[in-house]
Amino acid sequence: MTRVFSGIKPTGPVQLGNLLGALRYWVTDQAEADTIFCVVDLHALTVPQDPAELRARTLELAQLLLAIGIDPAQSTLFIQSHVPEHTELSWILECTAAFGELRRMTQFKDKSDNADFVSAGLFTYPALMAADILLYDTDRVPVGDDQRQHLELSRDLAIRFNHRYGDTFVVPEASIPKIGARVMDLQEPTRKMSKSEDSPQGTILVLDDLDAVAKKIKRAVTDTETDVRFDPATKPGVSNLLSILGACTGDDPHAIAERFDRYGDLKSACAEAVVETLRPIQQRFAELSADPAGTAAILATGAEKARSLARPVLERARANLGLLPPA
Ligand code: AQP
Repeated sequence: MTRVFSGIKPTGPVQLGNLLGALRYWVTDQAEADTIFCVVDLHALTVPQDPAELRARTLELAQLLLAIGIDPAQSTLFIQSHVPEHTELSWILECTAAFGELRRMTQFKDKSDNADFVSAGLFTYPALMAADILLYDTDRVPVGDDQRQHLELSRDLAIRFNHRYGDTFVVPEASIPKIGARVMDLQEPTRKMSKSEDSPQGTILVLDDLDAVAKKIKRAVTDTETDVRFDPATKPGVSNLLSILGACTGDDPHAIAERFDRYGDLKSACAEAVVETLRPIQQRFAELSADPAGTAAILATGAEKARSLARPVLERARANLGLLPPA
């Protein structure tokens, strides 16, 4: 059975891009693959975090994943820091990665530009991400388009390690959706929507009040033309709304564009589709938040299962590297 792995950082409240670009595919993958999903809390540490907030967000994110439809009977769901094998393999992969290739990562450039403090972890974190993936003999990784470069690096590290030390890691494939892979900020549609960006009117949070969601979409930046056309290069705002609507309904953005003559109608249809996508998630989340102990128990079982899968892969890497085993 195909092994699927993916993760999400608790760096802020989950936004629509996370849902449409990645999380909804996690749910559909469950039916046909052996799925492992992880709240990658160690990745959040690459930028300063408030401890109480990080703890609360990590639990909330796990509850949200369950609310979206991650089923613990079908998937292994756990918190990254509960499985210490991730950090050990990360060190091994940091020593496999070249300084120059980490320096080329565009996310590092984006996040370090103008930052007051740039941690060494922000620079090396793609190696931790590679460890997350390679530790589970992963065949396929469902991610949004912004993670394409990191996935490519994970593949390169697996291939390089296998070449140097013999067959150790499965070389993973990225799976990036055709529609919704890069949801853009509603106010600045040339920049991707992000959970840690300070753009409240441009970002739709999965747990936003539903009236506020509709208002944000109706106030989305478009352009001074009037024709509805899917053309991200010249019409980024309108194309973003078409992509969002397409991701919610399963229709092609070009075909959707033909159904509308006016931006106002497109915005209303998009707002309705997003609200109806979010409504059942919010209802289920409200039920789950009343039972934090239930989620904690699911995460404990998940971590135990994840460790049992990760240990043999790490042992394989240690042995092939030539690390002396303990007596
Ligand atoms: N705007 C987006 N459109 C489509 N997919 C997106 N993803 C993120 N933003 C968009 C996908 O969501 C998954 C989880 O993301 P992550 O938590 O690992 O971190 P990220 O990619 O850096 O997402 P954010 O929201 O932008 O977080 P911050 O602001 O903390 O950096 C990934 O599969 C990602 O591709």
